[in-house]
Amino acid sequence: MTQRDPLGIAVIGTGRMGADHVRRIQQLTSGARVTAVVDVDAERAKAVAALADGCTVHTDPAAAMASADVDAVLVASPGPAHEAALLAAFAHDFPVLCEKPLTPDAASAARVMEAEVSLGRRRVQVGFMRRYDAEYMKLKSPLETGQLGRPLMLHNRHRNAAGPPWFTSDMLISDSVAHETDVTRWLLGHEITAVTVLRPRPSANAPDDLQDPQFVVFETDGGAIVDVEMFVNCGFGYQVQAEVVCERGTARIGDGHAMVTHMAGRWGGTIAQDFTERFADAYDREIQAWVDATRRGEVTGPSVWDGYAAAAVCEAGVRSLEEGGRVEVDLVDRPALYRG
Ligand code: NAD
Ligand code: ISE
Repeated sequence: MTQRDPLGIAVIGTGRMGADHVRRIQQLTSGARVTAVVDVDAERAKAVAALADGCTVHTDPAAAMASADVDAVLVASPGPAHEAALLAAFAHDFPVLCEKPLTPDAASAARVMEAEVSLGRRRVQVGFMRRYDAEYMKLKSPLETGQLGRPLMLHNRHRNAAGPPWFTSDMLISDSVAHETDVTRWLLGHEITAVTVLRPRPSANAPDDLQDPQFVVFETDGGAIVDVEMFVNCGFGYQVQAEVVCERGTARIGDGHAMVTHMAGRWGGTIAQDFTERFADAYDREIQAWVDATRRGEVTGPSVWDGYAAAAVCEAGVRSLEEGGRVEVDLVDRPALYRG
């Protein structure tokens, strides 16, 4: 399908990520503009609409999708609202960029997958933006060529300066470790078969009753063991690191040494304070790739299958957190639409 030029995008959810994506599309992305914004909070939507000349403001996604100048949808509402927005977009046959998580649990993700399969073609790119990050792309390269040998272990650290006040212990898995489930599957090319979540002593800097940090272990069908330190109130900054250990060597990213200063008998650098800073280039590439593919009539990038698999792994992780012990991941058979 040939799309109009520029592509008209409806952005659903104008909070932190939605507002950042509206700014990005208007200022940095070629071939697209924001033609509608939607938020249940009308004032917030109105404020963000000011970034996009002529864009309409809605509190109901259905009204935005009915607008004549909308060709595609970017979903940036909270995870529990994604299923309804995706099903509405499917009814209009719109291409969609859906922020992670696809949905917060495996059953709702499976419903979205069944709906896309019944359309007979992919419509959704899921917002696992680390696949578009320069450092992660570099880390994947020796794994693809096989130059380091087979991957045996992957160590991840995922630290946020401070979590939002409404963050719950299960969200450390379903909202945050969701990224490492995708990174693991994408880097190693393995499915995750079991999850164990360990509970270190909670930090005194975390809100009461929040299990923060958490230590998560994945087992994969390729025999690798993967660990994730997830710490959302680490206090000092936003830090994402990964080290893959292979048969013939290791590769590591995320040390953040873009620039080092030496002064007054000390050396050092700065640490990003949040994801919009650390992953700015990745979001830019992700959105441009989505717009370019959409204009070619294609859908590329992380699929609904990837979103479903991540949701199933996270659901097992949340069970392990709540009940203790190792929990196996239960995946349905991968539909033909997502094979090859
Ligand atoms: P946020 O709370 O800042 O913003 C969400 C917005 O959606 C709010 O303005 C809220 O009023 C609105 N909203 C709620 N229900 C809605 C509905 N049914 N229809 C329309 N609008 C609705 O949250 P955020 O941090 O911007 O997160 C949004 C999404 O982006 C989540 O899925 C989150 O996981 C994802 N996210 C991704 C990254 C990343 O690194 N890729 C980073 C942060 C957030
Ligand atoms: C947030 O939703 C994100 O996706 C960020 O990338 C992650 O670092 C953070 O922990 C999540 O809450």
